[in-house]
Amino acid sequence: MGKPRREHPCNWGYLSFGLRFLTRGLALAGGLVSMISRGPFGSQWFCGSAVLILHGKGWESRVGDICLKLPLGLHRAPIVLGIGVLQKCAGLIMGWLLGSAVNGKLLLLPGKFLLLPSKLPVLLSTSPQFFSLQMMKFAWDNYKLYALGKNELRPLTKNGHIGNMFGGLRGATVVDALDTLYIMELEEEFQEAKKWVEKSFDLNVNGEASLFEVNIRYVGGLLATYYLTGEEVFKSKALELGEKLLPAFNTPTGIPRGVINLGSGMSWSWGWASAGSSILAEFGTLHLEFLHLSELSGNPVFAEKVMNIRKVLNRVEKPQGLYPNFLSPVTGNWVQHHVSIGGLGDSFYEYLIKSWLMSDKKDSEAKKMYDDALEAIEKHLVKKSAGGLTYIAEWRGGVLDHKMGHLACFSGGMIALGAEHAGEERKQHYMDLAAEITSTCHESYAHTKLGPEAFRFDAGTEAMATRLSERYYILRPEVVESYMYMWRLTHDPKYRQWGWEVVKALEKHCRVEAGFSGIRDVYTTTPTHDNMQQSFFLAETLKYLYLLFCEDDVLSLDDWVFNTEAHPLPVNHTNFKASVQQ
Ligand code: DMJ
Repeated sequence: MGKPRREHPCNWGYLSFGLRFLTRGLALAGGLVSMISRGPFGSQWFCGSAVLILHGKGWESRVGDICLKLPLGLHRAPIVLGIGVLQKCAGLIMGWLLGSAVNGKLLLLPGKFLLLPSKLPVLLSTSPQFFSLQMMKFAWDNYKLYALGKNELRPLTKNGHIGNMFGGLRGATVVDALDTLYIMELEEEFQEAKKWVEKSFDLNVNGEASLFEVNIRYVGGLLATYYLTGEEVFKSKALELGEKLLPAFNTPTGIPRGVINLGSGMSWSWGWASAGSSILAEFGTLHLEFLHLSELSGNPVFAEKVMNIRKVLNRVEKPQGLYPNFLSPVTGNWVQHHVSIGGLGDSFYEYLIKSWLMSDKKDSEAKKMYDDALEAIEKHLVKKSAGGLTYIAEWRGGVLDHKMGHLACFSGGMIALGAEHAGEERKQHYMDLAAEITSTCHESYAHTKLGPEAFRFDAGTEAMATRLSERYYILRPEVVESYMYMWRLTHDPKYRQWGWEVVKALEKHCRVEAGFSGIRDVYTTTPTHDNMQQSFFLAETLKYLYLLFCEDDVLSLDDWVFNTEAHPLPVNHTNFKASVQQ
């Protein structure tokens, strides 16, 4: 892996010395005037630094507000000046110390330290990269303090949440956070997480797990950490867990069912999935991890299972070339004609293009499936709103629902990734489409700079949630995921600017005393919190924000693909031994 660099790679984080001296000068002059006008024995508030910081193209102001009430008099002026000089020197020295540890351009505000100690690390930083690193540390530290070993942190009530998605497995946040901690070089925190995996991560559990969630979060997280660190414990846990998922594939077609008991191996479909069907985004989001499981174990069974899914999908007729979201694991036929590039469908498409990339562009079958699917999506689902926003609608048996889920916002990044490798005549077209969709998703963030779970484009609505029940934001990553890909593939600074907006909004609306929480309404500036710090916030949202501000060679897109939970898996530059040649 290219190591993340601490120095900031672009023009962000400049401290404006001129303005700093100007504001200091004005403060000092004001103090002197006031001192003289009050006579030699008055008292005066003496306030510390006022600072302006330049972030990219926009100005970000932070005002240091340490204030001391000092008895002033002309005869004490040297003391006041002395304190001012000392304060300034201390600030510069600490700033230099921290700054050289971070990016050499760090700003220190002693006043903030005294007034807002819990926010200190974040307020100290002017580098968005360091900012996201500190957010990760804050999220992890609180999880460790209040919920270590549970699946998620409940940051308002300061306890843990277990839920029923992982079949008795614990520590979803630990496993999801491992590679992010490692990539950010949060060494101590990474060791804490590793220790938990070594000592407390128990795979002998007996409960109902989502095959999809266990695969993308646990198997993906363990595999990625193994590839990054080379430490055996992650590999052996990934393989052991992978074995436990195999019974889900024991169906007449080999299309796995969605739920599996990790102890007994019994599997079944979700109660809410129509007619016992399996979900496209679930059985279609196993390929990357399962090929790596075969590669690492030398056992082709994992690769065979996912290659068989391909076969079934290639056999079944696709309405207008589209892939509906529900398929029967018994007959191998579609159960319902609902098509979506958001929830229920999303990562199936993502894994087609990434399978091709991960195979070092050899898996031409995956590429063809992706190209054909995208063509059908563009023909039938991509629309422009009255206000000129490009969006991807959902399709219900031929009828369009003019709505996009937050989940669908990953598609800007995916389409850009694919565009890179489209034929010359399509390249620019797909890049434009990717940019337009990403811009629409940015538009959905317009109000508080965080966006709703779903937004609509009908009856004059432009990228806004129209139902109360769709206004929530649960720390999801898809929009910043697309910013990250768009930045890497275009280097248009607006994507960093937009990412920085999200960082600030997360700080403002989602940071609570003991971690980060989702919010219930993105259209209010004083939102209520849902008391949940999702594990994907650490796996994805913060990782993508961090990578958005890193150099391109940190987890280069030439050498890594990110699974759908943002766990990086290496591109196979040397041909997998275990890959199945069909
Ligand atoms: C993540 O678990 C994954 O990105 C998944 O593919 C979709 N949903 C969440 C985050 O929103």
